[in-house]
Amino acid sequence: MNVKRIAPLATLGAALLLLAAEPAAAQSTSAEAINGLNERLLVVAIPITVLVEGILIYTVLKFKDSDEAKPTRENRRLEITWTVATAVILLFVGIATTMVMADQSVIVDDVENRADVPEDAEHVNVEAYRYGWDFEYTEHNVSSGGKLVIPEGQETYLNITTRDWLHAFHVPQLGLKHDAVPGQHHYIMTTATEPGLYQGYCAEYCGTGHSGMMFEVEVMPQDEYETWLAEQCDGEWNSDEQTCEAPSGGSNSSTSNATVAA
Ligand SMILES: [Cu+2]
Repeated sequence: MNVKRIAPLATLGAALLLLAAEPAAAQSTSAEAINGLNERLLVVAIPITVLVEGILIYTVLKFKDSDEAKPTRENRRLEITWTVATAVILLFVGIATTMVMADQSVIVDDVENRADVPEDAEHVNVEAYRYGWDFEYTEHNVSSGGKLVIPEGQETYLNITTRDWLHAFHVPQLGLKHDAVPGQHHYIMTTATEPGLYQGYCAEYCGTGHSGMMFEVEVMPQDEYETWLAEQCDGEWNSDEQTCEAPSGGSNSSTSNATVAA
């Protein structure tokens, strides 16, 4: 069998192998969308890699004993083919990526004015600072410095900002990433599907303490999540309203200096 036959066969084999591979289970809806995109891009990239390497190896083997290089002749059909093929591939990559990144279930444009945000959706304000993170649960009037807790199976909207300069919020396993820009609020959303602990960190070099800007993300089943929220309350926990009430009025989160109820 000659090299001309091996290259397309190897390409086909690699593509089939990839399609047969079990996709890795995703821990959130965002991770599922992003992993799916990676797999689609790989299905295109691997055959191209095999094809290009195949042509390269074929050329090396065929011409390895040639003494003198001959000038190449123009081949219009070949030139048109590779130009059109490249354009088609780039269009595919561009459209597939835009479909995921512009999907409103990954990065959200306008949470306040959207009609499809469920009433029971969770909203967390994520604020970066030199060098750490604050997580505030506005619906429940509690906050937790350093650790983000997300309920399992519930739409969660993260409002990302910073109180000083540029940082970036990143939780790779949950498919969450966005820049934290001073004076701006950016929203990403997800529904976590797998309870457990995940590592989050700052993905934008922000100064000498950057490497210490790690945080833990815990996805909790709904009942445990409610217990956890109540534990973060320094005042009185209203379990019907799921909010923390300050006995003396005003804000009453775990990071505030409100008086703890007796
Ligand atoms: Cu940083």
